[in-house]
Amino acid sequence: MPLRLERLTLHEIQLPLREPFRISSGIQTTRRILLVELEEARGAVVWSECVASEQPNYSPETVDTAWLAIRDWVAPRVLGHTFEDPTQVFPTLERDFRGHLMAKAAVEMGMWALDAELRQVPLAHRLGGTRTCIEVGISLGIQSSPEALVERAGRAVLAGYRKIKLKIEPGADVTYLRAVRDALGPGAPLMADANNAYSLADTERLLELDELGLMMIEQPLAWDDLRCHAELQRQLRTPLCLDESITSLDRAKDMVALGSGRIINIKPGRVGGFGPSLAIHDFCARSGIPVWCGGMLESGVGRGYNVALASLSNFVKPGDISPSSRYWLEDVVTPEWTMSEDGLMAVPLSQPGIGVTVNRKRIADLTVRKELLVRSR
Ligand code: OSB
Ligand code: MG
Repeated sequence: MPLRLERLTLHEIQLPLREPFRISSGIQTTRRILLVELEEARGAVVWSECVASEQPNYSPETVDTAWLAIRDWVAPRVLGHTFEDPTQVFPTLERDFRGHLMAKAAVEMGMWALDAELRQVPLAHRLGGTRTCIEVGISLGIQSSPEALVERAGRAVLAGYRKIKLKIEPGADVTYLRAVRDALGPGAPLMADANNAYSLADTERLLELDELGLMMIEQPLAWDDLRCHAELQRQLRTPLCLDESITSLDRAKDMVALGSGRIINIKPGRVGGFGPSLAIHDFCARSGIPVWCGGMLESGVGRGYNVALASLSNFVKPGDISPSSRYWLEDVVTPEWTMSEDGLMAVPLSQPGIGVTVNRKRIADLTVRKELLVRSR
């Protein structure tokens, strides 16, 4: 079914988090979120989300660089062009155009949602997803003390979360995680995420974490490293999971070839969209590498895309896809994303597209900047 994008509108909203989210490389209190409204030639409209943060502390991209990249380089390659299939969008955006993967992904994923709308199928089915619900995890920011972390993690277990990810950094690691393990017992599904806070010089400390029965340790070393992770993985029993370092199918293949990790956190925004996400998912399935869907503190819009992706068969571990109320007092979609008492989230399969309705009034109230993009002639 041919797809032709007629108009793109960029909207920046500011959405306060219920509590500050601190990771080793920075803190976020209010999310600045870039939403993209895409209108197809036949009038179908969908919304997508760019996952870039305000600061370049996770990847080089930011809300402002993504705005520029979409306006000046992504939109002109897509607006007014006819695509036979959404799989053609990513190759079009990659040709002689380096980087800016989150900017590319926001539009590429929107094109998949438009295609699902036009075909009147749920986005999950358009991607080949088979699950009717997904397992839910929570990612807890660095807390002020081990006691505070034990309290937060304990509440998460009681709420039903199936994976508890604890952010760590030097000084808030071994004692914090040991306190949580001691309080919650050997069966609690705990993992750690360091967001690049360590180097191989910290191997001894990381070997202490190896004793805590963690499901995995996510991205302990540099954001673009594969070699040192391989050296570290050889010394640990706990599987390493890579996040920041996996920016493409090629990097996933390098991880497997080098032994840099045994699990991949797929964030579709980080790899340039659904095309590359599906390729990484399929490669990992063939290679015996489990994957799960990460998060970037998305609003309900971006969450819809993550839920659809996580419905694919090799997403075998709970994702960082928590319910709306974990992040916001009020989300920007209806219905909000919810979790059952046993830690499951339903994949919306009873309506086409991402399965939730964007609350335009609420978005208008939160908007601080807006720009309409049409084909230049
Ligand atoms: O490393 O996974 C990460 C949020 C911002 C930047 C990086 C990360 C995260 C999270 C949040 O862990 C997960 C979520 O969206 O709940
Ligand atoms: Mg991470």
